Amino acid sequence: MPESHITLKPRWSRDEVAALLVLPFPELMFRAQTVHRAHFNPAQIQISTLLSIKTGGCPEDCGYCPQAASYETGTKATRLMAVEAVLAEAKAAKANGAARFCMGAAWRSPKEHDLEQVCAMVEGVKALGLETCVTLGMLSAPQSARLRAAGLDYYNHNLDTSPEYYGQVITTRTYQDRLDTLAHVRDAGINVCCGGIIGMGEDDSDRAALIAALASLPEPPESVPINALVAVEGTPLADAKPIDPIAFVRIIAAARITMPCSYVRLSAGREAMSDEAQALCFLAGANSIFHGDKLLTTANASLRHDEVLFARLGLQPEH
Ligand code: SAM
Ligand code: DTB
Ligand code: SF4
Repeated sequence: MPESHITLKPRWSRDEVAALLVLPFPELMFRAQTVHRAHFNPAQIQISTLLSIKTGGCPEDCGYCPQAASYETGTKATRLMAVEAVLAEAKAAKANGAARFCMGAAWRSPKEHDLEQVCAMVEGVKALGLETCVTLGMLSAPQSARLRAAGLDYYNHNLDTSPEYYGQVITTRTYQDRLDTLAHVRDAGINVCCGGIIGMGEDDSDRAALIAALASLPEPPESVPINALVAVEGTPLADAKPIDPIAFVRIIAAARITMPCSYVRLSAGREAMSDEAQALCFLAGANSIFHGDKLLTTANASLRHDEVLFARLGLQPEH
């Protein structure tokens, strides 16, 4: 079958997820916690650290992204980092408690000589005893196999939103392009990290459709980052309305219920979230975070703040 005919096999329909999202909050939380405890220790949180190995100047037009060349966001474009500089950052991340090191590049897709350099980074980071993850844009089947051969553990590539709302946010690549990349990554034997963004002006039905699409991939992603939009000045979504924290917790719970064995990552947007909202996300089944003062280009909750929050909640990093 040609790649462009890969379709989502609905394990969870949009309507079923929509029904979860409107459950009475105590009922939804009980269901999410029951599922969570059947598969995970609820006091353990997986810790990942992000590094932008190539920032800005991106030819794509993702409406949320400060790294798109076509928006005036003040993001300074850089070249691909040297391997040694990346390894120094990875060592620091490990010292700060990270178990996984995620490297992101602002590319539509990697060029061959850049991919070789990224493979050297993957090998070096793995040799430090960290899990490896990269997000480099669209990948072909041979590129996926090359990364796997270098020892890559995870590839991050998000669906971002519902198939219907997608065209309002991105025009330079299609939903199907994303599904094709995810299929190449899966076929190469790399774990899939795939999620989306909440707060881009989508409605409840789009949110349900995003979760249903993720849960209905041929295999559920091992890692599901749920990002709250970080609205950046200069991007088309700069003035997006901040999300209701309770609605966000409901989405985390729906992700937990529909993808019981996946790590659900409370991703971008934590800096703007109260400690209480984050605590509810952990109660709803989120069991992974990005740790470190910076995400790719924007601020993250600080290391010190997370240390205090984890102590208050009695949460432990997973190793
Ligand atoms: N260029 C590659 C790509 O898009 O495939 C990899 C890096 S890209 C920055 C990775 C993901 O970060 C995007 O798919 C999006 O879900 C998330 N992201 C980017 N900007 C964001 C923002 N302002 N708020 C929340 N999430 C964001
Ligand atoms: C994901 O889902 N979130 C991360 C990671 N995958 C690469 C990126 C968040 C980026 C937030 C905006 C920024 O810092 O540039
Ligand atoms: Fe480029 Fe990725 Fe940003 Fe889209 S999300 S503009 S592909 S860096």
